[in-house]
Amino acid sequence: MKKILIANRGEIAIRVMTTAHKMGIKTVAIYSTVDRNAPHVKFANEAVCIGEAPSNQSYLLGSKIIEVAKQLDVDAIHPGYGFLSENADFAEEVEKNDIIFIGPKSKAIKVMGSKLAAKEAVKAYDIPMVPGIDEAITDVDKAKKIATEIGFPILIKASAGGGGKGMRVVEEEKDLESQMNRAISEATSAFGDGSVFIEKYVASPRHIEIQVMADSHGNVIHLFERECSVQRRHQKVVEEAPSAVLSPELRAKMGEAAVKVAKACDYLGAGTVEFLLDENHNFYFLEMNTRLQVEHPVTELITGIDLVELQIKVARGEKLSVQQEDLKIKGHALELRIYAEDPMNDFLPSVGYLETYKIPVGKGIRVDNGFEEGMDIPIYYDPMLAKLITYGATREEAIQLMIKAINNYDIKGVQTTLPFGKFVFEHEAFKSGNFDTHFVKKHFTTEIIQSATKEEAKIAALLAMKQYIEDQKTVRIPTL
Ligand code: MV4
Repeated sequence: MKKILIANRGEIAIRVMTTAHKMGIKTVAIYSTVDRNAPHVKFANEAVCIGEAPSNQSYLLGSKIIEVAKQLDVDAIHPGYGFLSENADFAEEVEKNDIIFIGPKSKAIKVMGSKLAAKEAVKAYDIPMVPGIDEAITDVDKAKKIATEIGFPILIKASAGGGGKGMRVVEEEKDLESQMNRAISEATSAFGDGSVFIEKYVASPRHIEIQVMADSHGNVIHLFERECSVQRRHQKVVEEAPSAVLSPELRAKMGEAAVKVAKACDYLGAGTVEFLLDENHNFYFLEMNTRLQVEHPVTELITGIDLVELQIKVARGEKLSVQQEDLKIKGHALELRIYAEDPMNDFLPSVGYLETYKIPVGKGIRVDNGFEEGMDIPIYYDPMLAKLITYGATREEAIQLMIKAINNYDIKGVQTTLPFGKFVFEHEAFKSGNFDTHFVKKHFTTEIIQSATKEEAKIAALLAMKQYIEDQKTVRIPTL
């Protein structure tokens, strides 16, 4: 593998290129017209403009991207996350053109893209699943019967959904019919597939996911868990590894289950198996993400493993060089996603001109970044600017480093999730490790960060006043 094309932009494109360069592999960037001066374009060895700003005219143009790859003699395509990363047809098309897709085979992508097909695939592997049905349901009477059996509240999910899209909680039988009809019509219009199914609603779960890696020789390992319970409206904001609540026994059990899920779909490359963990520490398989995830760095820090390097190696057909027994968790890592969003204004995108952009540096601080000072943030794409990651010997140390790093991150021109992150890391519930997926809903109000910001403004004003008074005291030589 001499040259790879990265079918993505922003921090993840740069992240992948960094490892490629380290391995002596040349890189090709693709970009849209608004991204012509973007850092990922400068970072690559070669770069090709593939279209206009909207993603469906650029970063989502699979055939065009493959055409560019062939013209430039590219050996492999890395899709990053988002865009074409979980598009089974794209993966297949890449392979058909004798280019390596750095990721699983299209069949695994397809199976895991459908929640019902995923349940079907893992059925024979003894994986714990939330009580419910594993087939599409349209008959309301049948749904009522099943719901009564498993007990309310229940959750209606869309088979083609994922990441929380198309879910509806039903508290009582009288609401079932209307909610089901709504879920079906919503799923039909959103995904072109109206299949829905029913599960017991787990009221206060933690979201724990396991990183897996598989080679083409039948070896699958897991690289422990990431805790991703701090999210708002299914958008993750803070992630960490390891989780503050898993015992070594539970970790081993969940790891084994994740490996079985990967084996069930003949997996290749990096993947993530999502679980819910209830208050009694029962875990249930939810879904598998067939890509490198945004939050992969926390796993890299606690294992000392470069996941992109492993992805490239197994894509080249190499055997996994690490075995399960070799892996050990060392230290604790935290990640905060820095979005150009306004936490004071319902997290609305706050795109614009990056007037000041200074990144914190230091031991135990890693910033995976895709932006630079003086840039306009395009409105066309995900507004994530960077990921701030800290690593310490203990969770407490990683938290303290994170708070310091947030204070030293200087962004002016747009609003960001930095103050929101500070609120999370300073919160008692987070510090104690005692939180679930309702953390943000339960604890966050705009007033909290508003008063924190006001307090900071007050301190700044007082310091300025003090300096002014000091300046007034200095002896002045009268001008002659
Ligand atoms: C659930 C659940 C409770 N019970 N399933 C949301 C994302 C998608 N992957 C599945 N999700 C959930 N499925 C049952 N049976 C609660 C959630 C859920 C959730 C899961 C992970 C992270 C954040 C979440 C926030 C709300 C609900």
